[in-house]
Amino acid sequence: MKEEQSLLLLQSSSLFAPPEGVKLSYGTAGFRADASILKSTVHRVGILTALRSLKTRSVVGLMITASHNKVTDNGVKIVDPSGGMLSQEWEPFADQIANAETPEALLSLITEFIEKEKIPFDGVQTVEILLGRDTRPSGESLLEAAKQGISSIFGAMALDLGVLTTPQLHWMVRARNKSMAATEPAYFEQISSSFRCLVELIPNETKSNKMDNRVVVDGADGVGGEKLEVLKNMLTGLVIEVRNTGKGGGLLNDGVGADYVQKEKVVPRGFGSNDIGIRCASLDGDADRIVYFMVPDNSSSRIDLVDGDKMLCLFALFIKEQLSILTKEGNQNPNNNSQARLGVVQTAYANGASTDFLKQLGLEVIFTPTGVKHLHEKAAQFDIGIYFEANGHGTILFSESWLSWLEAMNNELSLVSEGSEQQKAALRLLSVSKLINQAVGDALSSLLLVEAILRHKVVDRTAVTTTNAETIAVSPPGIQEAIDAETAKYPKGRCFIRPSGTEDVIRVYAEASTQEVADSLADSVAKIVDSFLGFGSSEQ
Ligand code: G16
Repeated sequence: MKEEQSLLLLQSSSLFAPPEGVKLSYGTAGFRADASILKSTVHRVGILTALRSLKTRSVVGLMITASHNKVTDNGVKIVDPSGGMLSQEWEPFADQIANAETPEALLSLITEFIEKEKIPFDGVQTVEILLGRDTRPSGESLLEAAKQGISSIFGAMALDLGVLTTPQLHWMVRARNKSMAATEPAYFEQISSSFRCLVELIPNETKSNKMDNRVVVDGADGVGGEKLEVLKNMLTGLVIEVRNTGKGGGLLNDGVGADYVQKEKVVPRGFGSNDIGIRCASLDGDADRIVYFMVPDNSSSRIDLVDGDKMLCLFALFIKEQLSILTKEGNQNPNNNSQARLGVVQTAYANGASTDFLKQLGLEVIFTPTGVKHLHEKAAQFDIGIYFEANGHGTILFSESWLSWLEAMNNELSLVSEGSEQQKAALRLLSVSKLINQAVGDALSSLLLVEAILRHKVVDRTAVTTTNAETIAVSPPGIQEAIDAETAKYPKGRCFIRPSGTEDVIRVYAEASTQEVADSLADSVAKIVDSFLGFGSSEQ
């Protein structure tokens, strides 16, 4: 390292003394702590981000957020060139430099690391780091510390993108490294146009469904609410009402947000008896997680929760259906190599019933430790990998090679069978790959995907047809098998479903050895109906 460079690092670091007696570590999602002690850590992560950018010769990101944690906390994490989390191999070095006691100790660690990693460090090459922050009051001054860390490495330049959701920054880093437009308008344009495409591809038989086109979203008084206010105006066929936008003086993550709703299972602030039966959703503080919920009645503040496990099942079901249309016998298939390897990834927090359901669908289910960095890595090994934590953090990854195959298939189909069911399935899958964030879990894109899929799946009660004096459901395909598998688990279990002749609901009948067990069977089968037809379709 040249002398001027060493001097610059020493000088810059001497302005950011680390807090005494505190040991920080790059945890599940970067460094997090009370914002008052984070300046030196953020400054050092700025240095580390610049080194990562030099090493990879690519654009890297740095995000200031403490996501679901309380407003007085803050945090910092690095976004790798792929748009994913920092390579785990670099985490121990992040820990070491964050805890170096003096500028000299820091300099010696950096010098050693540059040599070990063979980081091209000539001071000639220039690299760019994209910076974002959430709405926390401490964000601005921490971002300033990050900029000073970055500018203490010759050739590294910081580009401050201001207030962003965490997934927006991940998306932009990925886009930038693919030479695509990496701006907020480009992000909104991509997800809103792919949502519109998906909605246009709704099959005729479900177009007339009576699904409520309104969803009420709790923005956690954070950045997500503010961004959703912009995005909602770019959508058609979906009315989004945003509450807890942060503009009304509410405190970030305080009695609001996905983490609170998922853990406490009660209505967030600003929601209540006026919302009974309405589809609601909650984002977390930096909008990388989402859960849905419904207020069932006004007897308590209890909610019916639709968590990450259920969204995962909905996504898996939809993708599997589209794949089976794409490869169905009799369809003109210009290429035989169409069997995608579809897999799902969960953590130990996943409800066992969701895992059983996914396995019943014939899917490979893999488990990893908590933290999307672990799930993402595994999901990337499939052609289509879907991962979700129960807390609502997840996405769907499409491999580049499978997407190229799909694009080629779609081009050929547009020549031989334009407008066929098979081509529509190809277009739906292509739209999903553009709507859902390929870099990281993203509450805004997940919200739009759930809404688009519900519009495909919520059908009027005629979607269920039966035979044998209404004891066997013939359609939708696969539902009777799922009911049989569930019923087999109950002693003396018997169960059937039928469309009501008077109301727009599917009735569920269940019997078993005791009332309690029969109720539980009815409940499980109602969930099966909901997963095939959209929630709110069944009545026991
Ligand atoms: C972060 C990670 C999530 C993980 C969560 C766990 O969430 O990104 O993948 O589930 O931490 O938190 P803990 O380790 O405290 O249980 P977020 O939304 O805070 O970034």
